[in-house]
Amino acid sequence: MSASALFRTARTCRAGLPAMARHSKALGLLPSIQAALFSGSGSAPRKKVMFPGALTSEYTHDLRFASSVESIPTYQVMDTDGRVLDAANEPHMSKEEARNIYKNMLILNAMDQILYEAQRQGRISFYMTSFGEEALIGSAAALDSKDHVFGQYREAGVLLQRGFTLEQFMNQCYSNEKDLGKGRQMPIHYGSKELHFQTISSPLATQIPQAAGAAYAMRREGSKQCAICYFGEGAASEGDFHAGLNMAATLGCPVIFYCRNNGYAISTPSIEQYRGDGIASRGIGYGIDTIRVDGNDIWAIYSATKAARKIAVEQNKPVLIEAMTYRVSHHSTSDDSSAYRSTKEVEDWSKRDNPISRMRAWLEGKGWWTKSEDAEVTKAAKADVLRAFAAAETLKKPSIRHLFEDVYDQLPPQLERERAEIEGLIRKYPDYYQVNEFAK
Ligand SMILES: Cc1ncc(C[n+]2csc(CCOP(=O)(O)OP(=O)(O)O)c2C)c(N)n1
Ligand SMILES: [Mg+2]
Repeated sequence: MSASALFRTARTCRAGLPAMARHSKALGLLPSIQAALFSGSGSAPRKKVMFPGALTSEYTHDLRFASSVESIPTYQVMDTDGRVLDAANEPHMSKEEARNIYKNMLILNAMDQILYEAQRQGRISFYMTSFGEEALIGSAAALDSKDHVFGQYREAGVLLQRGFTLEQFMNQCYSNEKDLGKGRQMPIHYGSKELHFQTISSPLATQIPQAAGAAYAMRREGSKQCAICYFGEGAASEGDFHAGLNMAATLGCPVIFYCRNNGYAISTPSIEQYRGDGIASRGIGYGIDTIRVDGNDIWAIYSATKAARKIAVEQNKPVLIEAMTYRVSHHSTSDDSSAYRSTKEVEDWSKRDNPISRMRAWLEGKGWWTKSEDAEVTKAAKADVLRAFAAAETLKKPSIRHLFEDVYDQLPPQLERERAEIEGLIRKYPDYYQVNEFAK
């Protein structure tokens, strides 16, 4: 019996209540739902609404439309100068761990600078940077390395923190023979089975119901992992966002929905994207535990993600984190943001609130980092990226046979014919197809 069928029966047939109570137990209904459904008949006027669709609502005699609620606050651990505001909120972090996180922020920055320029020089076809959003790495640091990641596309920092190598980044952006995706995707559409990072796909928000579904499977398997699903505030306008969150809430899926609210969806500012209180207010609408955090404060992100993971895994529940940040970069290499926002706005943001300098100030305050180290590590990061980049550039393109692999166990006759045809054409016109550029 479905839960909705159970609700219908409960309103019309009180005689069957004990049997239904057993059903509800079997279905794992929430205690509040059970209490409302099985609280006895009685003829006294009720304070609480008994409709199964709104179990905690009380009757009112004021004809009033609910329109505004208080804005959800933004959790912060340190200020823009890297000073911890309440010592009790400072995460417990070893010196090595904290330094490693910061180094990854610097490496991400170096990689973004070099690959952005490489696209400008026509050496790779496309790129997206994370400038201004580097604190996202804090969320990766708070997860278990086996938690399953569903990204949108601006989450290279998560992969770096998980141990994706610079060579692997470069091989993917070059679509060369060592690309884990076998050259089937545009640059930055990373994926790694080994690191539990689902391959990025271009259509926005498809990862959201997928993450809910994967988390549901984890719950059914009794796994101790959760899924984390990253998306932008623009993607949250897609229907998939609503389907994914509602499914996760009603089925009790251990998934962390992490919204990067960076103020823009390409040229659409968030002010034109929605009228409500950000994305966080929607989580509450779906009955999901929700927090809004300062998305440029790596420790606020770290602590919120750690706490969210605990809820997801221990209580089999989804959680929504809305991280408020600012996209300093253009949307991608196909975009010039000066067409729709002033360069002064961008400059002001990067000076006023920079996640990297905030973290550096925190480390320096602890005596765990020095200015000279900063220069050294930045220089070394650039050299490492350039080395990996040069190596990737010289490798061949993936073998053409990959066009026909990994979908069917046994190639269907029509694809067999296509494969024979393309092989014949390549043999006939080797110069036209530049076969030497491809791996065998
Ligand atoms: C279904 C779909 N619609 C439109 C696009 C084109 N598109 C790519 S990125 C993007 C903006 C997304 O903005 P947001 O989710 O805020 O992420 P951000 O780029 O700010 O990180 C759009 C409209 C797409 N890829 N897929
Ligand atoms: Mg955005």
